[in-house]
Amino acid sequence: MRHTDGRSSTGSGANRTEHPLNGVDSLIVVSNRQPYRHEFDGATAREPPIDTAGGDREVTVDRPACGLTAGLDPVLEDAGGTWIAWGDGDADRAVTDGRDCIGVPPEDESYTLRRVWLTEEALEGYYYGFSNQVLWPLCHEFVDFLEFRPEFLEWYREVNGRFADAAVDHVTGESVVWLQDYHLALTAGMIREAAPQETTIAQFWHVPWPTPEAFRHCPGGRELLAGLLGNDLLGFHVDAYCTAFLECIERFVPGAVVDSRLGIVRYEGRETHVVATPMGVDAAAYDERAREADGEWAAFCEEYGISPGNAIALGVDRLDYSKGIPERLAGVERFLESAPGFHGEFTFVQKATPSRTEIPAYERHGEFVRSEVERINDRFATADWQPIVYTEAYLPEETLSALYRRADTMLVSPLYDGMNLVASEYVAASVDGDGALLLSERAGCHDLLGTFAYSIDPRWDGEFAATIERALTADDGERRRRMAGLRHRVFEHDLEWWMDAQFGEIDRVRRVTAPSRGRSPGDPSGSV
Ligand code: GDG
Repeated sequence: MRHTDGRSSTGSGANRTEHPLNGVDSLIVVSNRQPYRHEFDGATAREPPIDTAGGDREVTVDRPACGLTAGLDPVLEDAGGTWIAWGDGDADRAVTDGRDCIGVPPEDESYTLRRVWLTEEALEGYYYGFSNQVLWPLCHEFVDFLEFRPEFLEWYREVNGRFADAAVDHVTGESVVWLQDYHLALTAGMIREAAPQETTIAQFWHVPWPTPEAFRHCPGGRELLAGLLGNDLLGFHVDAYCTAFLECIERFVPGAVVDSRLGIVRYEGRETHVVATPMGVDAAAYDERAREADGEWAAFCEEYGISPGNAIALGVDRLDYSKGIPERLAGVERFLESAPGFHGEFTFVQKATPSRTEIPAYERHGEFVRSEVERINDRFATADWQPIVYTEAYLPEETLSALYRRADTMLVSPLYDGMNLVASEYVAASVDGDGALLLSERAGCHDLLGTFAYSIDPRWDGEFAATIERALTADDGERRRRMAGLRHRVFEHDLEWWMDAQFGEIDRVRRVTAPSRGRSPGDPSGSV
């Protein structure tokens, strides 16, 4: 078996041996995406899983690039335990045992990956349907984008049940179950019904939580809220989402008692603690890769026909309507209108990663973005210059870090975003200390980084354009002062900090809720 691993093993998240969960007998992580995917050589990662024996075909293992899986993997390697996730690789089934399990990491098996299988139909209803055409638009307050069919909710229930059943197979009263994200809103409640009552269940919600005004459009909304109250701990990135969640509970869950000051919901004899802990990135790894980037920028310029000395603005996003790419293009267009001195001397590089392309709203969005890029380039390009370089090609971490380092300004302009890790990655990779971050007031990370960023309202193209110019022409002292402040915050609140904060909260809640979970507070087995 061959291993391909695109990411660096260095950085603050790796090689840790101390964390607040030391002593937990069994940690069970549950997420939609898996930390390792097995593929028959030459297959594409997007193909659905098929039932097949490995035969003589060569199997490769890759680690889908994602901050969360990269951060949690070393924790599970240290603590042991089980990770439950959808097996989306075409060789995933062929390599697992009779319980759908496989030991990982492949080179040094130290925890169990338990895979959940989804048919095309299940995926359509649970993932493309309820998760991404109901919950995603609702959480990002794009209520008009909501598309609902009853079978979406039925599949969501069914698949959440499969994840819960898989978790219950592995839990004991000593277990801590840690669920990830909006794909699994019903899972905690389902585990709670079947697991020993001492089991600790926590969940982190990576996207915003909507206001009651938006959430009232959610089909099955009360069932979802009750499901989430199966958790002992529910984490969000920022306080505003905690507040909105508690408001929804007050408004839509009869019988639930909310203590807004303490962030506690009492429901059916149990407590759910609601906390905000902003997620960080492996800042040391981005810093290191940016310092090591050698020749990557020159190669990128060569490939895309960029004058290496131009003023560079950069955007990096999934091609998602919540990320504000059309609004950013409008800001760049106004900037080109108002600052002719930059013509020929400025390039806006936009990396957009196609995402959820099976969903019509995403396909339409992609087409619109591409046509806008073409229109603006047609309007301003000259024989030897085009203002926008747009690519959907996957960028290796090294190239991405080199682009971050070189960009004079990073344009992060979501219309609404749970946190936004790209902003932090840019700051961590700005090792020369003179980059400038333009940041939407509507990104969760604005709470942490807003003081030192150039804040923008992404829908106001005139202000956007003026702020691009301001950032590009700011004196060196101002840029360095701002970036120093940003780097301090990003390194202080990195991925390791977030993981420790999460596990610290889980530990705290485990202690305070021990009596309601059937243990006396003095029982040593009730704490970690
Ligand atoms: C959700 C929430 C929250 C993109 N293109 C390439 C590439 N990427 C990586 C970036 C970054 C990640 O994708 C995108 O992360 P974001 O945080 O910006 O956004 P979502 O995917 O929407 O994530 C978000 C997050 O969950 C965590 O809780 O912050 O608010 O929506 O890491 O670097 N990476 C590489 N090549 C690419 O071409 N290597």
